[in-house]
Amino acid sequence: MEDCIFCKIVRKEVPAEIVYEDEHVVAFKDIKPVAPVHILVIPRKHIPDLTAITEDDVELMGRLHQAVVKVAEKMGVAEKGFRLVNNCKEEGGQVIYHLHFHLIGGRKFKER
Ligand code: D5M
Repeated sequence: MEDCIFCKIVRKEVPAEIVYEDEHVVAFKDIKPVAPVHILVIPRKHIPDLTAITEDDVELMGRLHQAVVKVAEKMGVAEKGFRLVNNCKEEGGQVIYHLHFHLIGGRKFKER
């Protein structure tokens, strides 16, 4: 997508602190971190939000979650644990309409 900020990060047209990338996935530091580790994990493919995934994206979603684990290991939070969040659409608090997962860790989160 032409104007999508995360597509621009994927295409390296906008700077980002990329911590991991592969054929399908890019992961970079969130500019407004809420914890010592706060990484956004996104598919290279422009999917606006979680409800927009199709049958064609099933393998991609698996690869994305594999990438989450690799990033968690790389950032040193895989052993103690972390939180993985997707904000979906307006009531879910989504601001950027390119599917992304917040990998947040490095501190203890409250149980709910
Ligand atoms: O959150 C979107 C998240 O994306 C929010 O935590 C800020 C982050 N953000 C926005 N622009 C950038 C750039 N350019 N680099 C890194 N992080 C960014 P959500 O509410 O889930 O849509």
